[in-house]
Amino acid sequence: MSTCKACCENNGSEKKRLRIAIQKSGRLTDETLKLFKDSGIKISSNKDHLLAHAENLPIDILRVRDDDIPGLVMDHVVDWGIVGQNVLEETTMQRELDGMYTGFNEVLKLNFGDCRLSIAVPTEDEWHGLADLEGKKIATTYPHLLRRVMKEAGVNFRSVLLTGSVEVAPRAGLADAICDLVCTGATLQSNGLKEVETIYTSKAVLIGRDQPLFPEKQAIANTIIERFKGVMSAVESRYIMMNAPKAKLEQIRAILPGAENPSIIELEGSTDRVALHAVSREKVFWETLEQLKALGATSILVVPIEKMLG
Ligand code: PRT
Ligand code: ZN
Repeated sequence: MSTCKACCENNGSEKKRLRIAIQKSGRLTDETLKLFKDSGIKISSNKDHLLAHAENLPIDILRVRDDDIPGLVMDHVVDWGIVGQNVLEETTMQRELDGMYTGFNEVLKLNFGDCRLSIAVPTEDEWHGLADLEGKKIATTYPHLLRRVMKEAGVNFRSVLLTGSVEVAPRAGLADAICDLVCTGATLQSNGLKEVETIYTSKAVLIGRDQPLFPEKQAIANTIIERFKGVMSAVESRYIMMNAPKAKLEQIRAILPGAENPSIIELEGSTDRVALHAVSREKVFWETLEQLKALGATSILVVPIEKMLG
């Protein structure tokens, strides 16, 4: 196994404690901390400390700006980082230009931080396609992602780099259009802009350094990955219970969304009805419950699952 003298051999704890960089304060912070909490990682709540130690596991948390997270992983300062794919991709392109190392592994896609990078223009502008932006000024925090798309489309433009308040640029006369992150679209609307092209979709990802971890760290890493997966599948999964007519079991099983083999339990004093318990890996909609009821199911219960393993 190759080792990195600068950051792996200087301290015994580097071999044993998994170091994870997360966003200090921003849109990914609450969900990241919730994922840790739901996975049984207890960290100190003092947000002012750059480095926090998990109370119950050999894990250290480094709280930083999201823009620094890809570099910390690529420079092997931390083992893992949680960051939006948009920031990861933009930073990778910048580092490539700067001749810096860009290796990393995507460990796990996470179920939060969903957004899209879109081009928006003033609501009153006509829109026929990217060619409308020929020679125009576009304000963005993501010049490399934007340039890649515009290059593919063969459109020349001028990029105006802004790290905040991108949405006010057209009104302030700084740019003709913007390329910014969108979630609900409310910010664009309230600034008199309309979304015309999505150029990138993003979610939060867990990334890791592209070097083998020391065995003790790898063991912790494996445990945490399984817990993260368990938490994420529990979020969508539901435990479904009902009493159902034996004669309709096949039809009932067919409409249970993403359910594995259900448990069928005899009901005392009944020969034609049984209890059916199943884990559904997908959300259960009212329409499904109504169909179950129509097939003769009664006492239908759908309950959330807190933890799931295996
Ligand atoms: O201080 P630091 O550098 O750490 O944070 P930041 O201000 O650079 O980033 P932050 O906290 O705003 O976002 C962190 C990450 O969250 C982003 O890189 C995305 O991966 C993800 N994310 C998800 C979003 C959004 N949704 C989002 N809606 N990031 C930003 N926005 C902004 C967008 O820029 C716009 O200003 O929200 C506004 C639009 O929201 P809607 O809902 O009105 O469309
Ligand atoms: Zn940032």
